[in-house]
Amino acid sequence: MSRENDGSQQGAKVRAVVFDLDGVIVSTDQFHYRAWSRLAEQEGIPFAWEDNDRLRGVSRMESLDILLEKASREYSLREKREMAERKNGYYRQALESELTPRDVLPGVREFMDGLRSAGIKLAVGSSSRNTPMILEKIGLQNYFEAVADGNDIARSKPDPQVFLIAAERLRVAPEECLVIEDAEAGVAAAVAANMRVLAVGAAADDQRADMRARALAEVDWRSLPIRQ
Ligand code: B16
Ligand code: MG
Repeated sequence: MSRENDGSQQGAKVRAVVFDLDGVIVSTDQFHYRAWSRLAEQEGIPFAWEDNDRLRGVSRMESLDILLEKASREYSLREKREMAERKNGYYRQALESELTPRDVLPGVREFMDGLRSAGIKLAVGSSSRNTPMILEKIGLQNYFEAVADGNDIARSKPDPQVFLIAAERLRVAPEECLVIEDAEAGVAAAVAANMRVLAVGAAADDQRADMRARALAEVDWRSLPIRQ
């Protein structure tokens, strides 16, 4: 893990860790991709795996707007709402039949259990409105002390709202929270919330993060600047 400012010398020690969901706890990329591809094909809009990268951490309607950049005509708000719903139907169908506790990313359970044993509070901060269903499918619905998700917010990442709600529900000050994120929009949201951030996966090169790692499996929870 590389670090710029691990907070151990300066600032408050971390009392809570807020996990992004998609891409940090579980990989839903392929499910999103399949659902968006199906919609794009029906509408005759080009959509490739690389395009999917731009949708990471971004809300459903904003994702649709990105997909429609390659469309050959304008779509009305009503059409866009219907399309977003259609995509979500395909996405939920796939989650329902395929997502299981085995899809929790490597090392994540051990990492979270370690933090919990050290008395650190754990929360989820996700843009996804499907967070409750995903947590249930992977068997973590009762695991977190707080969950803030796409159903709670008016402004999605990079706005800090989702992380600030998570902190409020945990009753922990933002500067005592550490966010773990895999999306650039999420790293920006954590910085804007005045929280420290560990960037993993697709965000592993994001220079705004305090700590960076290719995957959470590479990080020892004891190396975080936590209060013990
Ligand atoms: P939904 P996260 C985000 O979740 C995903 O990364 C992003 O690809 C998705 O568009 C967004 O949730 C909204 O998801 O359509 O399920 O409401 O990474 O913030 O946990
Ligand atoms: Mg994510």
